[in-house]
Amino acid sequence: MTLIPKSHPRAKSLLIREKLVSGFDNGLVAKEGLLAQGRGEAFDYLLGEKTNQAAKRAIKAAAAQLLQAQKPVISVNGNVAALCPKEIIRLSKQIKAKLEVNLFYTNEKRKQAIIKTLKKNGVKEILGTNSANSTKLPGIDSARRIVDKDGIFAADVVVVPLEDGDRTMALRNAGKTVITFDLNPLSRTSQTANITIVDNVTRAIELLISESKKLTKRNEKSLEKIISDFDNKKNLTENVIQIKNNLTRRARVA
Ligand code: PTJ
Repeated sequence: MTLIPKSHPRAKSLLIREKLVSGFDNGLVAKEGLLAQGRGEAFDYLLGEKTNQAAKRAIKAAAAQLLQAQKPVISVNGNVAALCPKEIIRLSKQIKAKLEVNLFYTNEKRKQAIIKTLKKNGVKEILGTNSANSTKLPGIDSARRIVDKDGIFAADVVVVPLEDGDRTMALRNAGKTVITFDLNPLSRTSQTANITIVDNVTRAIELLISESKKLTKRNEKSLEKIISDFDNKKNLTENVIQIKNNLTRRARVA
């Protein structure tokens, strides 16, 4: 890994980038995953590279939704496995969710590398590995349509970080509640999901874990209220306004 001096003004962002690059070198990340990271970085820059209030509200709603779920599943792709394997596992334990490897750019070798990484980080059971137990999600042509019968296919709530729009739509059409992490508030996934956390997954995942811990003792009614008070479209608009305000401020000082 390239040494990034802590004093570098963009050290955090460069360190995230390095995780992706080493994930690529270790066979976890697709080439296209590097491009996805670049797109995310651009939006992160425009958002101010910190978790804003809108993201915090989405995280709270996501935690409540996950605690209410009967069969929550977290979908893991190459980027997530490279960026935050330990955290994704901690989240799955905290909310008692299953983990399922599900790739857009399907590749058996990469899938095995992702499974190995998750196992090295303490996971016992990972779905999406047994072809005898797989089935197709209707209304989608990409490789992501292949899902586990006991995982995404049966889930009521699915967490799909850094997802493509087609599957988000297919999951919604299949009656699932979809939670995503996506730095682009304009993406189809952001616009289609029930709860979009517009933040870098590397920052927001820790907050989602701690919020889930905090809300564990809340009763059903209180969780339901948090969920029903949340409006994803309004939240996305707030993120767009945040970008606009950040740009306006920069345009003034320029
Ligand atoms: O490993 P695979 O084959 O399943 O492929 C994974 C990628 C991410 C390559 C695939 O799902 C893909 O192509 O995704 P997209 O359509 O490029 O969408 C990724 C979205 O995630 C974009 O809107 C990015 O802005 C956003 N994004 C990228 N990096 C981050 C991010 N959002 C949150 N945190 C990030 N670190």
